[in-house]
Amino acid sequence: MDNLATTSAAAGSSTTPVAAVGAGPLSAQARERRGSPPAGAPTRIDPGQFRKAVYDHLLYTCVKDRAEATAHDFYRAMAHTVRDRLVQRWLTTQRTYLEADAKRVSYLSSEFLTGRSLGLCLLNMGLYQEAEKMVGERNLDLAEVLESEVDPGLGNGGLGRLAACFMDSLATLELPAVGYGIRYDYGIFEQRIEHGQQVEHRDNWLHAGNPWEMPRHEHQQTVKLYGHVESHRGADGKVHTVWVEGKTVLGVPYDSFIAGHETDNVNTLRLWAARAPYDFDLQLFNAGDYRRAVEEKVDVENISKVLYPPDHTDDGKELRLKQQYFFVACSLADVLRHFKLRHTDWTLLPDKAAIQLNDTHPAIAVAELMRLLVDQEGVEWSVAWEITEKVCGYTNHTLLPEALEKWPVWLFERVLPRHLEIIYEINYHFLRKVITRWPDDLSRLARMSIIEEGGGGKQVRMAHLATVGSHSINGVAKLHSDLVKDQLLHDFYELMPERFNNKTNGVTPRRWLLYANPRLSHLIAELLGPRFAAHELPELARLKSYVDDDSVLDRVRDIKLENKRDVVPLIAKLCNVKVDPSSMFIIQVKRIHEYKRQLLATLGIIAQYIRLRDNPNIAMTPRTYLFAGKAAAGYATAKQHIRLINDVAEVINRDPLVRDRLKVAFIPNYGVSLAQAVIPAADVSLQISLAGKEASGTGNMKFALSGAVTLGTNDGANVEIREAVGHEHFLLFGMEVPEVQALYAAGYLPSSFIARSQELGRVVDLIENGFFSFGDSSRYASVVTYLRKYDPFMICADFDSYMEGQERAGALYGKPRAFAQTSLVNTAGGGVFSSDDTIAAYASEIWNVKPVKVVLGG
Ligand code: 26Q
Repeated sequence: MDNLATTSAAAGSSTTPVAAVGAGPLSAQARERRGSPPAGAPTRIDPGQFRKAVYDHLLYTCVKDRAEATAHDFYRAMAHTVRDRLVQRWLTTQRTYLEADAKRVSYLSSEFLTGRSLGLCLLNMGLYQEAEKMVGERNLDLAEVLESEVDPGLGNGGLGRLAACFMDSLATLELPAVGYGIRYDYGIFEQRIEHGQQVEHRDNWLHAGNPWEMPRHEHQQTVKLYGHVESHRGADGKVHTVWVEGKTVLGVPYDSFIAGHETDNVNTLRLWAARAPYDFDLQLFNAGDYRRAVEEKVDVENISKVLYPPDHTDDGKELRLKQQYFFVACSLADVLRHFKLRHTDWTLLPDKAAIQLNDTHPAIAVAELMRLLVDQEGVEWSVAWEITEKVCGYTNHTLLPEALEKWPVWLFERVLPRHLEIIYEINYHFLRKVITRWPDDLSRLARMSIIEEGGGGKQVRMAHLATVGSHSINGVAKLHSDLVKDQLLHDFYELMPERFNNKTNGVTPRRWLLYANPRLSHLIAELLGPRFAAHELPELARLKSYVDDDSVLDRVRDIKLENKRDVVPLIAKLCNVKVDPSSMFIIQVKRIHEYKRQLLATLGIIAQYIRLRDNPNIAMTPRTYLFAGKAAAGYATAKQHIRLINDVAEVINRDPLVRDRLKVAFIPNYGVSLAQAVIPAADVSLQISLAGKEASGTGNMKFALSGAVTLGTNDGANVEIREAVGHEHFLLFGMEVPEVQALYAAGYLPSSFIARSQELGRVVDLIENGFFSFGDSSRYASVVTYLRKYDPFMICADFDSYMEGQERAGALYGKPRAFAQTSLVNTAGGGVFSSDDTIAAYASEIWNVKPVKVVLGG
């Protein structure tokens, strides 16, 4: 977990060592150059005791002699040692929360992208140096030990990484919280690039065990699926509804510790694994039908087998719905179990529990909580509804129609028959409210219904269910929250404006500044004091006072250069491309998606290439473009864009005419570890989504904090980054949201933009002629048609403006002092994007939860 072990003993001794980067094969020299993060409070863990405990684990847990221990053995022994050190703190924390009868947040998320844990733990416990010494004695390198930890890929991108940053901040702010999710056996696929194309491989992340997790069989839950509903009148004269004869699935929780930074609080991340109630059917087995004897087990355990099963088939859809319900049902049962430890009056639930829905993936929680309260606990419908609304909050992360979840009614009827009834009843009560307010507006009723009645059959709109059942609905950046209010959920906003609010995303400074960028953290510590790279991030604004201090600007420049030098061997090894650290590093790393417009960046590279070929002596700032990101396995268009980047790289990198002024590399298998390695090396951060499409972005914040200047559109949190750093330190280009909408309304014709821009026309022609597909002009025919005829994300309309932004970037880079100033100001302004502040706002404005301080040894 992100802070799966940041401890109160923050950031080690004054000679705390090199922070390993963890993306893989940096050379030993590169790692040494990276330098150590700044010192914090002294450790309370005796290095001698740590050493002994590691050796004990090597012997008794790994069953290895010191002499034969591998890097991976050391990793396991150290991980177990760190975990042991957190047990007492975790127990004390949970006891303290219970005794205080504190309100607790349950953060429900289908993804948690935690990143590796050990390096941050060692750093925060002040044990980094001791660890380095120990492995050094065995002729091993600590970086190698840290890199032998798998980077768990239990998420696909921003939403999952946000959940991990939030868990870090919740613990650091001493807020009682549990993260609930799914313990997938297989995370997001491992991406390899073969012949320029993405190839997906299984991510068997648990193959060597996971020292951070603990199964908690005593908190196992039972979940029902399928079956049917029966109603009968009870002795009390009331109608009781029961859901009967379904299939049973067991949910086994696997817990890991989430330790706060500079506090003793340790929270829980609880991930559920699906288990069958029995291993095999004895009758079938005895009859010799071995396959059918285990069928049930296989079926049930598939529920937590893999992140995002493909849902283009009915079976795939069903599995995904079961996945969502499974983790929600287990988590809510756990929330209610916890409430019942101290209380019997259900109307007190909103004072004791807040449930946050991370997008619509856990939105079935609204219906499940109603079922538990009404059917199981006998609470009257209207009382239960009031409780549900007060307890639940919904965060929206997207405006794209295709990402808004809808489930066919027939599927619900089959898998969750009681929930469908409950949803109909919720809808009935809700639509009565709508009718009362707008008696003559039938089309509004259809628009707002939780049930969509389109041509393709009835569907349950999960965003509507979440909205109706939550007292708070938030977007994740100002612009996005406005679009949620004004467009996506406008009807709901008109009915219940008080529910809508904004919570701009943030990132944890512990992982993204202190650990990932130790050199810069050192400089910040020197200028502002030791705590500011890890805490009270808005204080970074004080860095602006050094904007004319040449010695500081020199340091900023040196740090960036060293960070760039660190990734040169990585790119050589993973991409077989030699890049020059003195060139301008322009980086776009994120999921590959049409709306994020990696294709625009690629067209821009081709245009710059054409300029060099036209006039080999032209003055041009040497540029290195780095891309990384995964495309969904079934997303052919995005995969085609990856291929084009690689083909363009192949042609340009080899062309002697370019004389190293343009280099392009696509680094495979983007994930948290790779992000930590490359973000600190960026001069320019590409955030080029079509305005109105990127809800927030969080990579954009990490880049700014690391001193990159953003070349970006006014979209998502870019808008707030630009305000924070000042317009002159942000390279803005492209249309604004109203222009995009006007152009769309007027009927967008990309061909007219291609006709108007000579440069764009030549770029598209060159692709069409097979220049980047080695004569095979059919390879990118679909890309060319896409651009000329459809271009749904208006790449052609923004192209000239993007190229002009590139010019400004190049000119700025040509003035090293001005560039260093911009870099410093970006770090200074980036300080407003700490997830600590985001979580403080959720806590006070949505959850009404208060910190509970944990005192050890009391
Ligand atoms: C939906 C339906 C069916 C199957 C899958 C999905 C699905 C799965 C994952 C839809 C969306 C997601 C993930 C979305 C995501 O990561 N969104 C990002 O969230 C970040 C955190 O708020 C934002 O910064 C990004 O702008 C947003 O794209």
